[in-house]
Amino acid sequence: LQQMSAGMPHNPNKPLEHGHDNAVQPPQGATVAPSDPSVTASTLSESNASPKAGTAAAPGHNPANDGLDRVRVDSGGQALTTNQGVQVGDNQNSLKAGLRGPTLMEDFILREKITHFDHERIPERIVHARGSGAHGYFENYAPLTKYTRAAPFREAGKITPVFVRFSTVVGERGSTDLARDVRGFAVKFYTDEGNWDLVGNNIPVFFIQDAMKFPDLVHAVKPEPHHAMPQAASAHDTFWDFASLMPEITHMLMWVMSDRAIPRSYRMMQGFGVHTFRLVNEAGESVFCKFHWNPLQGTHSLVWDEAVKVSGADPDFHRRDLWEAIEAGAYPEWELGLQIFTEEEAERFSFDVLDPTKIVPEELVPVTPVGRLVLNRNPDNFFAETEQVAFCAAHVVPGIDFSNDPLLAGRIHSYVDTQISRLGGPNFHEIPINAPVAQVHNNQRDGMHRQAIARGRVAYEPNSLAGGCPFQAGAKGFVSFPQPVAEDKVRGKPEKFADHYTQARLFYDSQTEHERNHIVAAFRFELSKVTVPAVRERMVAGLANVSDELAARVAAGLGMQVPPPLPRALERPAKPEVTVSPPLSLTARPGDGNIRTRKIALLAAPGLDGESLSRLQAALVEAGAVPRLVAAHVGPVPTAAGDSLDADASLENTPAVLFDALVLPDGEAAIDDLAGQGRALEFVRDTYRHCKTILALGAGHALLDDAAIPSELPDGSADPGLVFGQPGELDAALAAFVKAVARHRHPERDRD
Ligand code: HDE
Repeated sequence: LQQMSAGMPHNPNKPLEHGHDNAVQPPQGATVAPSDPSVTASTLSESNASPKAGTAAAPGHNPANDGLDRVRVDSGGQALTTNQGVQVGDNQNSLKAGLRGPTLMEDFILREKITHFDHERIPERIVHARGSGAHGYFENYAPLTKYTRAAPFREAGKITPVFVRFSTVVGERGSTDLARDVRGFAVKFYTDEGNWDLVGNNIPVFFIQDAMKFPDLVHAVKPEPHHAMPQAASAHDTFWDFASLMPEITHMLMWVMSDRAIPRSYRMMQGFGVHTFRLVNEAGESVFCKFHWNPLQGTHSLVWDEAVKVSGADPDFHRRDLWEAIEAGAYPEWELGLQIFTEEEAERFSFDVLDPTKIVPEELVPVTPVGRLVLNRNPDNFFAETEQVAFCAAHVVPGIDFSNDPLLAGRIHSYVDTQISRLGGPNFHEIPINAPVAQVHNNQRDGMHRQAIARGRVAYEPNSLAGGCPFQAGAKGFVSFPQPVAEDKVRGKPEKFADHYTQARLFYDSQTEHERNHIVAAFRFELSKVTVPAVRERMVAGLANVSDELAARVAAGLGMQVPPPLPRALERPAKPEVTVSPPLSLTARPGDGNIRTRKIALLAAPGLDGESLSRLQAALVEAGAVPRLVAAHVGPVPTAAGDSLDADASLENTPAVLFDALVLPDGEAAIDDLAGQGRALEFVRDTYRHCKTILALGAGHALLDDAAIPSELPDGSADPGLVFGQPGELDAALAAFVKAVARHRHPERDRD
C-alpha cells in the first residue's frame, strides 16, 4: 500500500480491479475492524451513493457498502486488459496466419474472452428466479431488549444496513413482473452480530403445511414438464389438479386470487415473515413473534386486465418502478411491526401458530411498530449484487430463533443447499454481497473459489498453538432456545392443522365488495383454463366449504352447477375468535394521501391549450408526481398559441396501463384530433375501465363522450374519478385531481 501511494510501479492494475486507492485494506497480519453501526442516520451520510435528485431523506450510512466499495470497478481512463492484467492491443481482430488465413490456437486473448463469455450464466433460482433488489437500512425506534437481544433492536435509532430482494415465485428469470403470483420480500440485515435474513413473502400464509410437499407444489405450478408451458402462470391443469387435492391450500388460494397477487409496485405491498418465530432476551426468556412490513406508500394493486396488458407493454414494470423511485430520491419505506405473544397465549388460540397456513388476526394480537426500512441505493451491478445475493432462512442471530413450524424446518435446510449448486460450490458466503459486516473467524478451510487467506498453521479447535483461537463465545454467542422435546417420533400433523376453511372464510368475508368480485373473477379465469372438468368440479367443491356465495359465483362463471362440498377433515373446527378482520383488506392501508411517484399521462395533440397543460404539469411535478406528455408521436406538438410542447412518449410506445391517471387537455382542435385516433380513444377507455382518475380540462370533456365514457356511476351519483376543470381555475382542478389520484382507484366504477 505504501508503495502504491508513493506512486511506485507495484501491480498498478490491482487497486483498480479491487477497489479505489483509499479502500480500506487489511494491514499486514490484522483484519479490518467493522464500522460502528450504532451511529444514527442523522449523523451520517451515504458513503458511496450515485448522485440522486429529489427529496433525500437522511439516507443512513451503510457499512455493508464499505466492503462492496473494495470490489467496485470503474474503468474510466483505463486501458483494456486481460484477466491477468495484460493490456490488450487489438480488441477487434483475432490472431491469424495471414489476413485470410486460419486463426491461431495461440490467441490467448481471444480464448480467454470467449471462454469467460461461455461461462457468464449461472443457474437461476429454482423458485423466485425473477427479482429486483436494492440497498437500504433498518432504523430501530426503541429498545426491544425486554423481548430480544437481537442487535438491530437494541437501541433507539440504531441503524442496520440491509439488502432487499423482491421477486415473483413461479416465472423464470426473464419472465414478466406482472404474473398473478406471490411476491418474495427477502431482507438481509447485516447486523453487527452476523447476518440475519428475514426471507418473507407479500402474503402472510403459505400453500402447504409441511416441507415434504414443497417439491410437489413447485412441480405442479411450474410450466408443465412435457412442453414447458405456461410461463409464469398458475392457470393450468397441473397446478389446479394439485390444489384441488390439497385442502390445506385453500386459505392461500384466497390471497393469491385476490389483488395482492398483482401489486401496483413492490413499494406498495406488505411483507410477512409468514412463520411464527421466537424472540429470546438476554435472560434466555422467549416469546413467539410474527413479522410484518407495512409500506408507507399504502397497499395498492392493479386489476387483472391491466396486469395482462402491462405484461406486454413493459414486462419490467416493477423492476423499473423500484429503480426509478430510488434514482429519483423517493426512497420507498416500510414500517416493521411485530405481533408478540407467549406460548401460553398461543395454546389458547383456535388455530395452531405452528401452521403456516394460518394468520394470527390483528384483533387477537395487535401489530406493534418497532422500526422502519428505507431503500435508498440501487445496486451498481445486477449480477454481482441482486443475482448473487443468497438469502437463507437458517441465517438468524442471537435473539432470534425458530419455532417448530414444520415448513420452516425444511427451509432451514433448503437455501444453503440450493445455493451450493446455483453459486458453483461452497464459499459463496464470501461473495461481497453475502459477506457479513461482522467478522468471520472459524476453522472452515478451502473449497472452490476461496477468497480469504487464512493465516497460520492452526485450523482446528481446541488448540494451544494459536492460543485457543478462535474460541467459542459461550453465552455471548448464539444459543438455541432450550425448548423441551419428549415425544414419540411420528409422521403426522396436529389436530388443528386440519381446519382448512375457517381462515379462508375469514379472509373472504373481510374483503370489500370489489375485492370479492376480483377473487371470483380470478378463480373463474384460472379454472376456465383448466381442461379437465373433474379438476374444476373438485376445486369448486372445495370453495363450497369457504362460502356458498363464492362457490355459486365461480360455478356460474364456469357454466356448471355447484357440486356438494368436499368432505372436511375436521367436521367441527374450534370456534374462531374473529369472523371479520378489516386489516385483511387492501383498502385498510390507503397511504398518506400524497401522489408522489404516481405516473400521470397528459394527452397532447396539435392545437391544444399549451399554457394550462404546462402549468398543470409543473404543479404535478411540484407534488412529486411523474407527469409525461403523450402524443401520436414523440417530439414537438404545436399548441393553439403557436409555440410547441415536447411529447416524450407516444400513444404507441406507452399505453394507458403504464400510468396511474390521465389528463385531457383543453383546445377543441386537439380534442378533434385525438377523437380521430383509435389509440387515444383506447387510452381513455382503458384508464376509465381500470378505475383510474381522469381530469378533463375545458374542451377535453368532449373526448370522454367520444370514448363513450358514462358521465356518472350506474346509480346516478357522481363518479369520484372524473374531474372537470376550467383552464382559468387550475388550482381548484388540481386540488380535486390530486385528491382523486391519491385514492389510487375508484372501485365504485368497477364493473369488470
Ligand atoms: Fe423459499 N426458497 N422455500 N419460501 N423463498 C427459495 O432459495 C423453500 C418459502 C422465499 O430473493 C430458494 O436461494 C422451501 C416460504 C423467498 O433470493 C429455495 C420451502 C417463504 C425466496 C427455497 C420454501 C419463502 C425463496 C430458491 C418450503 C415465505 C427468494 C432459491 C419448505 C416465508 C429469495 C434460493 C431471494 C427462495 C426453498 C417456502 C420465501 C429453493 C424448501 C414459506 C422470498 O431454497
